[in-house]
Formats: sequence, structure tokens, C-alpha cells
Amino acid sequence: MGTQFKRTLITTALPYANGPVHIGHLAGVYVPADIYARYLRLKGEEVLMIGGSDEHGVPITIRAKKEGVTPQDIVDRYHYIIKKSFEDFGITFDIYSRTTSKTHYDTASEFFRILNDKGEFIEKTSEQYYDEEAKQFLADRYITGKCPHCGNENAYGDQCEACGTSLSPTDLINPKSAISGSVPVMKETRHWYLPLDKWEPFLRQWILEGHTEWKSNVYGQCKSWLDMGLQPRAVSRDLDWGIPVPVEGAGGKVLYVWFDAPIGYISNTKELRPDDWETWWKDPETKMIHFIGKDNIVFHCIVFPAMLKAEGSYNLPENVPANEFLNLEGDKISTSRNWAVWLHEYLEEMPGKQDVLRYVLTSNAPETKDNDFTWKDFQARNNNELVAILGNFVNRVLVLTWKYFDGRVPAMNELTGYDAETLKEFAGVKAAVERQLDAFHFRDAQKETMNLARIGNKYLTDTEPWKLAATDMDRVATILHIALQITANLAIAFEPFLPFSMEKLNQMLNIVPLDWGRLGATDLLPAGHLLNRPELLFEKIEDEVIEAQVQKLLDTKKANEEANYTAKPVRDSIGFDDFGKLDIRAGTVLECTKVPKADKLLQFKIDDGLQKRTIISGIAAYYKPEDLIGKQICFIANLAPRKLKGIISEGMILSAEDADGTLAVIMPEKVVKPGSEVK
Ligand code: B3M
Ligand code: ZN
Repeated sequence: MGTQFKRTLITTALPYANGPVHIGHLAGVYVPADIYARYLRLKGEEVLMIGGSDEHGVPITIRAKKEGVTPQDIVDRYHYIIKKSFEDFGITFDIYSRTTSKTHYDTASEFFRILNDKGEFIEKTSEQYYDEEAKQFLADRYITGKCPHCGNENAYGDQCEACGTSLSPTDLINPKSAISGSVPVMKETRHWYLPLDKWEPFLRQWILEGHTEWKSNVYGQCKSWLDMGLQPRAVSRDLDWGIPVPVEGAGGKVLYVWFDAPIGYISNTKELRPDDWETWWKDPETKMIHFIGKDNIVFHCIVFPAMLKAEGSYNLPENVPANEFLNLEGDKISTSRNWAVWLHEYLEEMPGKQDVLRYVLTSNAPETKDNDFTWKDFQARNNNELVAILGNFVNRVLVLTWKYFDGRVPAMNELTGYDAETLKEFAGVKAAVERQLDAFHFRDAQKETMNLARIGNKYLTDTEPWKLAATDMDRVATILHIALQITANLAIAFEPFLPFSMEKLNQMLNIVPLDWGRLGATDLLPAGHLLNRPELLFEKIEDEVIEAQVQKLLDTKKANEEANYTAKPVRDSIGFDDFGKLDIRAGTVLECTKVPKADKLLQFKIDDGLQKRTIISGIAAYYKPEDLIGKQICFIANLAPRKLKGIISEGMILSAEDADGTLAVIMPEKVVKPGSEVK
């Protein structure tokens, strides 16, 4: 408290290198961290932003097994895809490394050794599931069985995905090894545990009393963990992928991924700054901030601080501004269900639109609760905010300056009261944006910044310089002078949020990027300064583009439904007599019309060989009436008549229902006499 910090170490969660990164990653961690890093750098502060891939752990080995390749193949593939996506979106890491680097192996092993030598671990033997065929202990994810809560036969040893309950492997009924399919046995194994209970009093005081300023979602989660009471946590695993436990006789055991991954922040700092990395980790004048998603809170606020404290020479984080989750069109983002907007695909389909996504994800950031990304909202924010407010303002100012002053900043003349008021209003934006950024409220910070563009837009609309050109060029000069100062201010304030567009804007203004300290100044562009020719900063996004994205998601949903489709179990058997009671016939459609005020229903006139029969059928969503006229269908002829929407329906047309509920009408394979029996 009250510490004056000299530098800031920003860490960002290390994504698992078991798949590419999507909008949820950007929104939750990397865009806010990047905004913060860019902001501090613009202020001239000393900053390092550390990133990297998390390349150990069971998720990687599962992916490898599924594809029949090695874990190393998987991480080599995804590390570079992830790294490139971050570069493409302008995430300014000072280093983006990986936890399979030599520096990391050495650093993590050394860290473990120090704690072990200091007696900071306890060693315990416990019984765990073992696959005798595959000759290995089974990670929780590698055991499947029946969920004791909902009966799902394919629950995992850590969670049932059908009902969402967290499980431990011993909860499963009829457990099976996912590796060999055999029934696992309980076997004793010895592991190293970090006694979190020992650190509980310290953590209570440090967080619950010392960091009441942390975001309420973070503070609340810490409090509930602490109130439940902390238990020793195993920091080793029986697995053949990871950093070997650096203790003699520990063959076959590796460091638990959540032990080594946060040490990755240290290793990557070391790799970047071999000579002064300790300044960044041990000098009390360094402020450390962890940017993470909500599922990582316990590891960054409780486990890693306990590790650092046990080691003894490291700083603890000053803040952990964790975000909640971003959903996609109402559903949880999921790598395995392919329910995501993948960053590399977005860039292929929307080239050059990095800033649009950065803007939308910040506008809608899940800072205090889970939020939803929708393509409609994406389009609306682009068209109504980036294009209509920011882009429109900048374009009008530059075009008018070229039109009336050959691209040179005109001199300011006498000010009106309204001019003075406008200048005063935008001078206040700096403090407002800073207040929000310093509190990690990135969406409000961006909103305040957009307000500056709003002020500018309103100023132009109110003063209408284009109408004054014939009568009062002095006035036009003053208005454009002020509007140009607002534009140059926007180039500073929006840089952390929209770096690509602001680079373009600086180019148009013919200036080098200005420091944050100049924000609010009214003399950024001196009279006589020559601008470059304007280009559009943002373009309208048309409906077709959005519809194509929505269709892509609908296709994914359909593919998932099909992949998950299992036919319903067959009903109780019936005798032949029962079947004989059904009178199923083929008939020819003579007429077919929509039933007024009922979107689902079609009304048919069927030639059934004896008469014209009326049938109502709920297939209007799947067929146009004209597509069915003249076709032959099958129907139940002896179903008792029923009244639907005031019309008597004499029978039922037979359809097959697909996995997604789509109906397909059953038709005879060749033309038959109307009234033919179906048997
Ligand atoms: N790889 C989990 C995740 O991607 C984990 C984070 C490590 S941060 C040290 O959510
Ligand atoms: Zn369940």
C-alpha cells in the first residue's frame, strides 16, 4: 500500500498449446493486457509484457493421443499458430516463449529443488487409479465411467459434461481407462504436496485485508476458497509428458502443469532479460499484474503466491484483474465443439479488421460478468460507432482542411463561447480515461475515449463550417483548427485500443506518435503544419458479411448435432395385430396452401383414391406449398379426425425427423395409384 512503483511487470495467462486461440482468449486476457501495456508505455513508464504457450499437462497429451502423434508435435504446431495470431492482432508482448524451452526446464526444476531443500513440501502416499494394461497411472481425464448424478455413461474422472458436476475419479460408477479400455485398479503412489494450509493465515491477511481493492469477482472467489479452508495440493503427477521431478528416484513423475506454468512467467522474463530479470521479480519497486481468466484465479491468487512466498525472495502480484467468460451467440465457447471465432480464420475472412474486433471485444468485455459476443452487435458497433462517430469525424475534418486550406492546419482566430466550452470539455477526457485505465475498467476507458470523438462530431455538426466558407473564412479556420486538435488528441487516446487505425491516423496527420502526457493539449498541430491526404479509417460492414458468419456458426451447430445424434431407443414391442390396426396409404397432393395465422401448418387436399381428403400438417418450415403439389405422400388414413385452427384434419402425413428437428416427408419411390396401402 502506498508503494511508489518504478516499473510494471505484466504477465498474461499462458494458453495451452492444444489448439488455436479464439475471441474468448483475446477478450478475457490479451486485449486488456495489451491496452494496459500500451498505455503505460505511452506514459513513458518502464514495462515488460510477458507471454508464452503452456505446453505441458494432460490437455496436450489427450490431443496428441487423439491424433496419433506425439505431444511435442502438438505443441510445435500450435505454439506458432498462437504466436502468429497474437502478433497479427497487435498484442505487444516483449517476449512470447514456451514452457518447453531449456530456460524454463532449468528454472522450474531449480524452483522445485529450492522448495524441496527448504522442506517446504510434504511427501504423501495415496491410492490412485492405475491401468495395468497400459502400465501407467491415469490422470483424471483418462478415466471414464457413469456419472453418479445424472447417469451419463461417458463422464470423465474430473467432470461430467452432461450435467456439469465436478467429480473425482472415485465418484465414477464402473470406471474404465480411456487409454486401454480396461478396468483400472487402485495402486499406491507417492507425491510431493505444497501445504497450502500452512500459508492460509498469510493469504487471508494479504488478500482479504491487504487487497480489498481487487475486483469483486476476484476478491469474492479468493474469499470463498479461504473460507472453505485450504488443503495441501499435489505438485507432481505420474505422467510421461512434463518436467521430470528433479529428485533422485522420482522416475516417471513430472511436475504438475500448474506448478510449472506460472514459473513460466519467471523463465520467460529470464530469457528476455538474462542480466536484470531479478529486478523485475524481486525489487519491491516493481509492480506485478497478472492478466487471466476467471478459471485461473485460484492458481494466481492462492497457489502461485504460496509458492513464491515459500521460496521467499520474490514479489507477489499487486493486482490480478481476472475477467469472466465471453460466450458466443448465447453458447459457451468450446474448442472441442468448434464453437468459437478463431483468430486466424477471422483475419482471413475480415482482412485488416483487427481493430474492429479489438474494439468490439473491449466494448463488450466480460469484466464483471459473463458476456455474449454476437455478430449483429459486432456489425452495429462497427457501423454505428467506429464508422459513424470516430471515422466520420476524422474524415470530415481532414477533407475540409484539404478543401479550404490545401491540407495545412489553419490558424485560430477569435473564439466564441461555444469554442471555449468545447476546448474545456475535451481537456477533461485525459483524467477520465486514466481513472478508468488505472482501475482496469477497460470498457469504460474506451467509452470515455469515444466520447472525445462524440464531442468532436457534435462540434462540427453544430458549427457547420461548410456553410460558412462563402462568408466567413476566419470562422472556418478557427473551427477546423479546434477540430484538428481534437483529432490529434484522438490519435493519442485511442492508440492503446485501436493501434492499427491510430498508426494510420498519425500518418494522415503527418506526425510521429505523441506521448500520453500531451493528451488534452490544444496545440498538438501548429498552424501551417501540412497534413497528408485522408483515407477512410473504417468501412461499413454489410449484412451479407454478417449473415455469412452467422451461417458458418449454424453449420457448426448442425454438424455438432449430427455428430452427437444417437437414435432414440426402440419402443416396447407390439404384436402384428396392433400393426394391422394402422391403415397407412399413399395419396397424391392436389392442393397445398399455408394455413393463415399459423406459421408451422400447411393444409393439403389429397386424392386418396376414394375422395378428396383434407389433412393439416406441421411442415411449413421445411416445404413451400408449390414444392409439394403433384407429389405423392404417405398418410395414416384411419386416424380419428381432429380440429386444428378451425379446420378438420382427416389423417396424418408421415415424415422422418432429422437430428436437428428438420422434417422430411415420406414419398413412394415410384408413382402408385392413389389409395395404395403402405405395408
Ligand atoms: N494454461 C490454463 C488456461 O489456458 C493454463 C493457464 C496457465 S497460466 C500460468 O486457461
Ligand atoms: Zn452427470
